[in-house]
Amino acid sequence: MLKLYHYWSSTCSRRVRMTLAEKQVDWISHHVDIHRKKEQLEEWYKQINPNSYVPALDHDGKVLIESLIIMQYLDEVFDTGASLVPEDAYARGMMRVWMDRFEYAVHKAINALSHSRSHSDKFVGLSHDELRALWQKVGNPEKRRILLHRLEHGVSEAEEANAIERIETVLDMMEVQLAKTPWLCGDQLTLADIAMAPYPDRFQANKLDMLTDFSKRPHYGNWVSKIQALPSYAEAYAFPNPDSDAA
Ligand SMILES: N[C@@H](CCC(=O)N[C@@H](CS)C(=O)NCC(=O)O)C(=O)O
Repeated sequence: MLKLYHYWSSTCSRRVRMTLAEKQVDWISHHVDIHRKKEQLEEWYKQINPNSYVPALDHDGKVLIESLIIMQYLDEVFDTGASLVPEDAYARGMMRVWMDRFEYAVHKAINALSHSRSHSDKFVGLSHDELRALWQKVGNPEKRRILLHRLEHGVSEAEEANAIERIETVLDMMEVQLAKTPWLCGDQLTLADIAMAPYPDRFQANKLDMLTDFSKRPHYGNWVSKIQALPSYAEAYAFPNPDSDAA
């Protein structure tokens, strides 16, 4: 039994759903409402993921967290579908370097940028004190500190500028690589490509024009079109919002 704890529009959940689609394995969905109900902060979920994040995977009672680790696990455990990890040891190392960049530069940066854009409406109706009490329940101490700091001070212009610069640096690196190879690690789609796949759409949703202007990075632009045309991408995005009234 393969059960995924996930949220319909989360980038980290989409990466994993895309990997599951590439591997062509069946899975059971447990949707965790991280938006309205804040189920990630409930005790039962913190038993599954002490960081209060989605996604988490339960494979026959064994729980795994961290989307990029879940993706590597799925590729190792299932020999169905496409092989998503390069045979060559150096290419495999580079795949992990890209994944690291997407996690520590792109994901962290977009999180700061989304906070003052698309996420700002999610707190409507909650008082400052109610929010503070909620954020004190966040399992991951770093994330807890960030959220409490943002509650008091918002996201500064300097922090936003820094976030954009960090993402642009990674997009520039992608442009150089994608001028040489069709996918980030060569001729084959790998977990590195999938790890980045949901972010171009997120840049667009947040109206980050400097990140969506492909004339500056044409090879990256081609890669975006190519990855967004994959059936596995469509499948990852097809998971519906169970709370269709939600903002
Ligand atoms: N490093 C973690 C990051 C997971 C993460 O940031 N998840 C977000 C959704 S993409 C989340 O659960 N956020 C909960 C919240 O904002 O309170 C992973 O890759 O799984």
